[in-house]
Amino acid sequence: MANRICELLNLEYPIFQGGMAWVSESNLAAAVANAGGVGLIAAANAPTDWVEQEIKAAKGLTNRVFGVNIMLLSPYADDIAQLVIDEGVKVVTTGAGNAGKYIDKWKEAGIKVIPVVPSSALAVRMERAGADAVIAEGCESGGHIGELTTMTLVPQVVDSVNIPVLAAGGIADSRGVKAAFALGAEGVQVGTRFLVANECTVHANYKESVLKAKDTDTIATGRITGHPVRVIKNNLARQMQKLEREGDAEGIEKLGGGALALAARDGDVKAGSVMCGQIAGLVTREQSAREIIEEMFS
Ligand code: TUI
Repeated sequence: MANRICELLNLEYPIFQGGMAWVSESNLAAAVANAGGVGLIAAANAPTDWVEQEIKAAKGLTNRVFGVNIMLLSPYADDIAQLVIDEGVKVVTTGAGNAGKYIDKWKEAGIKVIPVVPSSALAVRMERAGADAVIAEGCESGGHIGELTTMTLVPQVVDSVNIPVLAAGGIADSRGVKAAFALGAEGVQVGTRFLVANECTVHANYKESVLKAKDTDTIATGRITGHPVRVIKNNLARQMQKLEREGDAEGIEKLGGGALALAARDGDVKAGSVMCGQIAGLVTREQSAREIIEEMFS
């Protein structure tokens, strides 16, 4: 394919793997990069040392384009913003906040900067601040989400900026890719389908939850905290809903702490937080990252 996203990063396919907290590490990122897309290491709330180690590991696994997703609510965000410069990372995506204060120094270092945005207003701000592209992520996505759907967000962002737009949220097969392009996107970001990639090292129970999930099996919890999160409905999600009805935002934050690691690392998919997108019902088998990408662009 030839379009602005492929040209920006010299890609075979305009596909980014989502920066999924506790999931997207060097093995998955390198597999996606080797298959012709952009692999991402999710810094999430991890300490800077862990991110450094994963960047170094990815360098040993691929010569192609991989990047780091920086979760801007992380207490380590400032340090990781510097680490990507020191390590010569080629592309940075950001989530869960406004990346504005970092963009100048990343651009000076030659890094391609691609923030995730939940609104056209933030897309315009990111373009003005010097972003190379934006990822318009709809609330079909897993994890921390905004208010708008992919169907409504993508065309409005496309019309608001001149830089290329990638679509995210609810995209897991070639129909989703075509729909994204029909809305004006020039690339896609995919999370949920890569959760079950052979190269994804998330706990097997987590993969099984995604493979078994039906279209209606996810819900957004925690709206009252200001950081709603889409997860598979399980014991934890039901407890969160109860706390939400009681208006107990503090209780939700407390219950959420460590819950993703419990599911992703330890495999407790009942008490842990199983973040995944609404498209999970379409994701029914484990495949290599290469097979996933080639099928999506066939
Ligand atoms: O960031 C994500 N997905 C995530 S982050 C995460 S870890 C986490 N867990 C619990 C609470 C919070 C984080 C799990 N999944 N996707 C990108 C994304 N960015 N979704 C929504 C946003 C966003 C929201 C507000 C981006 C910018 C923003 O701007 C606010 C502002 O300051 O203008």
